Amino acid sequence: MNTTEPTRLTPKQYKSDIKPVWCKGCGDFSVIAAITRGLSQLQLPRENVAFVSGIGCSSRIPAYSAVYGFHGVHGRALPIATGLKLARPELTVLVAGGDGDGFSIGGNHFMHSCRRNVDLTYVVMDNSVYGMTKGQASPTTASDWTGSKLTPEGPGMPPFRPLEIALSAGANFISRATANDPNGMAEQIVEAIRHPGFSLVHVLCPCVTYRPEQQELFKARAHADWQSTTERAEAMHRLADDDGYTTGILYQGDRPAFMPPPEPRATLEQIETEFRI
Ligand SMILES: Cc1ncc(C[n+]2csc(CCOP(=O)(O)OP(=O)(O)O)c2C)c(N)n1
Ligand code: SF4
Repeated sequence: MNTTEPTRLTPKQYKSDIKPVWCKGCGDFSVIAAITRGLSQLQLPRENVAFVSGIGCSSRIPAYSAVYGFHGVHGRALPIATGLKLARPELTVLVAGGDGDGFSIGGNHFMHSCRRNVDLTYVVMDNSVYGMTKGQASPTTASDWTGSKLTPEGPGMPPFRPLEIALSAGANFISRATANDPNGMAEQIVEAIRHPGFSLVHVLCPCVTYRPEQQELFKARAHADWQSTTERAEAMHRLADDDGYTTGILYQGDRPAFMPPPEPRATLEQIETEFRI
C-alpha cells in the first residue's frame, strides 16, 4: 500500500525565477508574498490559476508568480480577465494592478466589473501615485498633495473612494489590507478567492520612491477594525465614516456570480462563414 502523502506546494513554489525590478522597500514585494502564501494555503494547482494585469509597477506582479499570466494594456486587465473567466470557468482568475491602472484609465471597467459580478479576485496596490511614470497624482491622491510638478498646488479635488464605488456598483466581497501586514493580506486573499463573484482587495501599498512618507504613515494609521458584515447597509454606513486606513474584510454579499450558460462551440469554418461580407 502506498502511504505517501501528496507533496504540498509551498509559497515559494508559486513564485517564478524572475527577480523583481521594484525599488527596494516597495510595498509590491509584500503583495506577491501575500498572494503566493494565499495560493499555497489553498493548494491551487498552478496550471489552474491565471493572473492578469495592466501596466504599472504593480502590474508586473504576474511575471513574478509561477502561474499562468497575462500582462495586458494599461487599464484593461479587468475586461481581459472577464473574457478569460467566461471562456474558461474552471480557472481561478486573479487580477492585479495599481490605483492609476484600476481607477483612472480603467475606472469604467472597474465599476462594471463590480456590477457584472463575474468570479474574479482583484488586488489593487494603492499607493496614491503613478509609480511607473515617475510620480504624477492618481485618482486616490489627496487634493493637497504637492509632490508632483504637474500639480504644484495639489490635484485640488477630493480623492476617489474605491470601496464606496465598489459597494454601490455591486461588488460581492470588499476588503482592505496593508503591505505592512502580509499575513492579514494573505488571509483576505484566501477569502476573496473562495468567495464567489467579484472580489476587491484594496491594499495600502507604499511607493517608497515617489511617496516616501507613506511607509510610516500607513504603519501609524492602519488599524484592523473591520469585521465582515453581510449587510450592505451596514457596510455603506461604515464606509461613510471610513478614514481610509481601516483594514479587514468589510463586506461579503450573496449575489450569485454571473456565468452565462455554456454555448456550443462554433468551428472556425462556421465563424468565417458568418463574418463573410
Ligand atoms: C494607454 C496608456 N496610457 C498611459 C500609459 C502610461 N502609463 C504606464 S503605467 C501608468 C500609471 C501607473 O500607475 P499605477 O497604475 O498607479 O501603478 P504603479 O506604477 O503606481 O504601481 C501610466 C499612466 C500607458 N502605458 N498606456
Ligand atoms: S516607483 Fe514606487 S511603485 Fe514603482 S517600484 Fe518603485 S517604489 Fe514601487
